Amino acid sequence: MELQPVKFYQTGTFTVGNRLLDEGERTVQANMHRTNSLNSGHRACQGCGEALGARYAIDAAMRATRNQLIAVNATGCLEVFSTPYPETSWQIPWMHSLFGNAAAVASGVAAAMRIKGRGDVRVVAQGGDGGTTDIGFGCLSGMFERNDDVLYLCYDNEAYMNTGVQRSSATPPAARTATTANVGAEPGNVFGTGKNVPLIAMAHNIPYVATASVANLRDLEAKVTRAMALRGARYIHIHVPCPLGWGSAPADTIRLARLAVESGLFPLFEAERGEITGRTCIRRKVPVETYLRPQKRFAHLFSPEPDVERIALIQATADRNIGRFRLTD
Ligand SMILES: Cc1ncc(C[n+]2csc(CCOP(=O)(O)OP(=O)(O)O)c2C)c(N)n1
Ligand code: SF4
Repeated sequence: MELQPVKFYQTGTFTVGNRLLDEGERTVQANMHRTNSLNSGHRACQGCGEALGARYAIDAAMRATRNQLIAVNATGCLEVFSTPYPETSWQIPWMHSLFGNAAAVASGVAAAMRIKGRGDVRVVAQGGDGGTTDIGFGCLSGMFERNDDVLYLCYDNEAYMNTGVQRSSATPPAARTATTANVGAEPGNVFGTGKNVPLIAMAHNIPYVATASVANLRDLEAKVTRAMALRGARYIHIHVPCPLGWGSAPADTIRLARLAVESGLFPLFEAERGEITGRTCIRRKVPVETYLRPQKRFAHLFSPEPDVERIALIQATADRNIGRFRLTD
C-alpha cells in the first residue's frame, strides 16, 4: 500500500496549530473555559473573517478583563448577523448604537462606569471599516483626542458589506464594488491617496495602536491583551477577508489574509504614544498578484489581458509598506 506523505502544511506560516504549542502559548479558543463571547448560531456567511476576528478579539478582551467587559457595536455585518431581533449570539453585555456613533457611545459607557465607581468594568467599541473610517470617523477622532478609556476594534473587510458591497475609504485601488466603475479603461476603485486610519490614530498620540489580521490569531489575541493592560484610548485595525464582497472561496479566508500580510499590502505593527514599538516581519515575500488573483473583485486585472500597469502600481504600494515599516529587515 502506498503511504501518504506527511504534509507539513503549517511550515513557514504563523498559524501553528494549538496542539503543537506549549499550553501557555495556545490561543484562547483552545481553553475549555473560554467565554465563547460570540456564540454559534449567528448568521455570518461561511468563511466570514469578521466573525472569526470578533470571536478571538472579544474572547481575548474578556480573558484580559476577567470578564468585566461591555461591548458597543456600530451598525454593520457584525451587528446584523449576530443579533437578528429577538435573538443574540453575544454572551456578554452588548449594545448596538447607530452606524456612526459607536465610539461616542462607548465613551459615554466608560464615563458612566467611572462615575459609578466601576472602573474595573472595561469598554470596547467595534465596527466595520465603513462605520469606522467613514461615517464614525469624527466620533472616533474625538474619542482619541479626549483619550477616553475605550478600546476601539475596526474589522476591515474593505467595503460596506452589510448593505451590498459599497466602496468605503478603506477599499483598495482597483477593487470592484457595487459603487465603483464596472466598465471603462480602469474598472474598480480609483487609485486615490488612501486613508490609513491606524496612522491617523497614531497621530493622536494615543496609548496604543495596532494592526492585526485573522491570518495570525495569536498575534491578534496578544495585541488585544496588551491593549487591555493599558488605560485611555486604544485602537486595533483588524484585516478580515469577506468571501461575499471579495468574490473569494470561503475556504480561502485565512490564506488570503496571510497573503495580504506576506505581500506587504497589510503590514502588521504596533505603536505606543505615536511611536512604532513592534512589527511583524514578512517571512517569504509574495508578489501582490498571488493575493489579487483568487479574488473576483480583482478579476478585471487579469482578464482578458493582465493589466500590467495597474498591478505594478499595487506592487509599488506593497513595496512602499515593506520599506516604511521595515518588514523584511
Ligand atoms: C446613517 C446610516 N446610513 C446608512 C445605514 C445603512 N447601513 C447599515 S450597515 C451599512 C454598511 C456597514 O458597512 P461597514 O461599516 O463597512 O461594516 P460591514 O458590514 O462591512 O462589516 C450601511 C451603509 C445606516 N444604518 N445608518
Ligand atoms: S458579507 Fe462578508 S462580512 Fe458580512 S457576514 Fe458575509 S462574509 Fe461576513
